[in-house]
Amino acid sequence: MASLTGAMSDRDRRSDGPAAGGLEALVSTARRLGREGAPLTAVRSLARVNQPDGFDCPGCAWPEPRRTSRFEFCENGAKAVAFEATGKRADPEFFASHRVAELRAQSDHWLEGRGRLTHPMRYDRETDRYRPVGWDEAFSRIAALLDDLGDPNEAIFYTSGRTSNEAAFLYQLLGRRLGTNNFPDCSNMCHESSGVGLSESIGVGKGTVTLEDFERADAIFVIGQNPGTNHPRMLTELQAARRRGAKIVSLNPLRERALVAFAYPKRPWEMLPGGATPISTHYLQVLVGGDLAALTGIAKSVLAAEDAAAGAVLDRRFLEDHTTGFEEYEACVRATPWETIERESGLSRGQLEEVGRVYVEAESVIACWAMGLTQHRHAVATIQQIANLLFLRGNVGRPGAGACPVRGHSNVQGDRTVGITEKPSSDFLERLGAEFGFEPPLRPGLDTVGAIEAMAAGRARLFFAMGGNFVAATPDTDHTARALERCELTVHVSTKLNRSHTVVGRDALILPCLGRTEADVQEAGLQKVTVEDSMSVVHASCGRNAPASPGLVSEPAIVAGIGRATRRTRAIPWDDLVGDYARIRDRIARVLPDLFADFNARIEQPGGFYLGNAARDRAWNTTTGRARFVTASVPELGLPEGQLRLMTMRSHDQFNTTIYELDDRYRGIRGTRRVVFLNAADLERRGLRDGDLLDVQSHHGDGRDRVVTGFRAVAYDIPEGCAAGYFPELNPLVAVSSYADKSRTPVSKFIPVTVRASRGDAAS
Ligand SMILES: Nc1nc2c(c(=O)[nH]1)N[C@H]1C(S)=C(S)[C@@H](COP(=O)(O)OP(=O)(O)OC[C@H]3O[C@@H](n4cnc5c(=O)[nH]c(N)nc54)[C@H](O)[C@@H]3O)O[C@H]1N2
Ligand SMILES: Nc1nc2c(c(=O)[nH]1)N[C@H]1C(S)=C(S)[C@@H](COP(=O)(O)OP(=O)(O)OC[C@H]3O[C@@H](n4cnc5c(=O)[nH]c(N)nc54)[C@H](O)[C@@H]3O)O[C@H]1N2
Ligand SMILES: [Mo]
Repeated sequence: MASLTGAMSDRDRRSDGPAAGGLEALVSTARRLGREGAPLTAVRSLARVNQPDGFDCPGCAWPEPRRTSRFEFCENGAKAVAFEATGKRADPEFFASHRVAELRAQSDHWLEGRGRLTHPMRYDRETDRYRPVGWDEAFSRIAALLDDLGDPNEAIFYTSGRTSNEAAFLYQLLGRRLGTNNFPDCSNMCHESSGVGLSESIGVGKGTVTLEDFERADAIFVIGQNPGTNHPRMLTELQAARRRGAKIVSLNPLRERALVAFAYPKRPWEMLPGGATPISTHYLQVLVGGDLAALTGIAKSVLAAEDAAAGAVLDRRFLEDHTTGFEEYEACVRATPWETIERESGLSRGQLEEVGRVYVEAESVIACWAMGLTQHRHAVATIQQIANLLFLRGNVGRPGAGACPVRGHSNVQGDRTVGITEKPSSDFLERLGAEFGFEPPLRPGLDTVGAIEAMAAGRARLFFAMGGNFVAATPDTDHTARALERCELTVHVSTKLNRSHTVVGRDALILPCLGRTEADVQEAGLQKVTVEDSMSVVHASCGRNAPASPGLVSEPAIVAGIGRATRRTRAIPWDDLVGDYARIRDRIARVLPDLFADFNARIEQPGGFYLGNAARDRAWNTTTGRARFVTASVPELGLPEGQLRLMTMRSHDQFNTTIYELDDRYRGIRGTRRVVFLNAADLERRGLRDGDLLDVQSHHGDGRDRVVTGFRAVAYDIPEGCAAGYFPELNPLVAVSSYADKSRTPVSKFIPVTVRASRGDAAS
């Protein structure tokens, strides 16, 4: 357990077991490559991940160091590459021998484990099987529906964040030429709360730091994020920071192993006794949902420090020259009693005051966060408390300091930049329309929650997914599946078989595409694409592996194929654009000249180019023209007696809904994902024991029954009243009506549940 003050003693570190990373990580990668039957070329291709002339890692959005050619090794990036390069195939023979009903009964792990898709497939209701279809026939089928729509808003175009800038730009062009802004994306479920919160506070929805800032920060906060699993390359930065004496403060209900200590896997000798670097200097096991309270407590102690040494703590100059709303915020923080803060955060005043001291003593502070903050009802307000805290000492817009929402998918940020959003700015629409000679629709489109509601109400005829796994990733799995089935046509552009393919509309297509690692040859030769990382650096990515099947088509070419076949969109010069992606980039540069002027030239720079960030330059594009303190009081989150706050998270062996293995090494779980982590006292109170099988029921007060059965109880170091388990297995418990204020991000980290001894099936 952490000591009372939150500072970590040596004893704490030992009790967490060996450090994350190290030799274990290398062994796990080698095993994975072997098991996938990946060809040697694929293994060799690992050496081209994140290299100047190679491909962008299809894993997370953490940036690559810009000025080095050092091989950025990451166990989980290697898994993502190996999984794409698998030797296994889900080909027409496979589909011929499995009814869709059978596929639906399989686990997500099994479905993705069938390997790469090879042919376009169309659902045949009579035999309940997918059968091969030609590309032209598939495009005509989609075009026929698009041309028949009474209202273009009957079409929904979903995007997952692996799609390149070039593909995403063409895709939004297709939809907008048709007349709709229905572009829900995975971001709606991910960092939407960060985008909405930061836009209001600092005038830009992206992070303000670059990788170089990590070398200069004196304190780094890691809030609601598990980088050891989800952004392993970030640990290199944290490790270096810790070694040069920076303070690292983690706020997390769980003691995530890699946030406790870490060994760089390229240097396994660091696993020798004493070799691993401790990461966190302070570890606060906040209650699930308690961050707004905790951040208020930290701010309260900063204000107290200012009272004790007037003029020495707050950056008065920054507050006066650059902010609005400070007085109201200050009054609110001062008026919030410690008693409320302690109860709602689950942390002691002493712990929060100590972290307040760390904040005050650091010249430059970076705050990082991810899904532990964004997927809550009060997510936007909580993220704005981070901004407020940073403002107090002018920790935005100077070296070594700033806000760092750490993005998920490798190009989720870029997709937004080039137009994947249901709420495009009028400026963007105007320029797009001028460039391509049409009038884009002004009415905002559907986000993810809105898309599910529209389909459920029978208001959508086409659901089209550019990547992703909509049914498994969204809330209310069963309800969402029924909603999807109401569509006339569902289309999935995918690399692997997944649950969404098993939930079919009246008609359904699977369109298999090239992956990021594969050579994409168009009329003008081998093509590159571009992506934007979490720190707004755009760079090229060029796959060179032989495609998994000759039948695969690239994502841009799929969009062009549909665009060409559809009467309503035929006026766009699709063939010209897709023949050479440099021409797509020229168009992006013309539509977004402030960001992408000289796009094609600038991607030749090694490491790519930085898009810039106005807030980093202390230019505030907010409603007040200044950085805005947005005040929020601490919400009372107490649940009725007996209910627990359940959060859903990722294991070490998955990428979102893609399950690599059934293990979660750092948390000590082997061979199953159907587990619920609970505090021993909560188990005891219910007469349950570690290892018991449980049924979990969620409570949303809407009269709908949401239960999952046969989950194994795991006694774990988690605050009392909190519980944890894995996404996507627990998604049936999230209500589609339960989403964050302002951002409409589904609340998948605070599900009110009760648990009881299982009456259902055994765990698998
Ligand atoms: N290998 C791998 N890499 C990935 C992904 C993957 O699945 N696998 N997914 C990618 C994507 S799309 C994303 S968005 C990111 C996700 O990256 P993360 O945000 O790290 O993902 P989660 O597993 O959801 O972890 C959430 C963390 O927040 C903590 N947490 C939960 N509730 C709370 C809370 O109320 N307060 C606080 N302070 N902490 C809380 C959990 O204990 C956990 O440590 O990773 C990206 N990278
Ligand atoms: N309960 C709960 N739900 C959550 C979350 C949570 O923490 N808890 N996290 C949310 C978050 S942060 C996110 S980002 C979403 C993720 O939601 P999605 O992005 O929709 O889901 P993924 O699992 O990333 O998508 C995996 C599928 O993408 C396809 N794919 C892989 N590579 C490519 C490619 O290069 N091109 C194409 N076209 N397809 C490809 C494969 O077929 C694979 O099956 O889930 C959200 N849902
Ligand atoms: Mo995400």
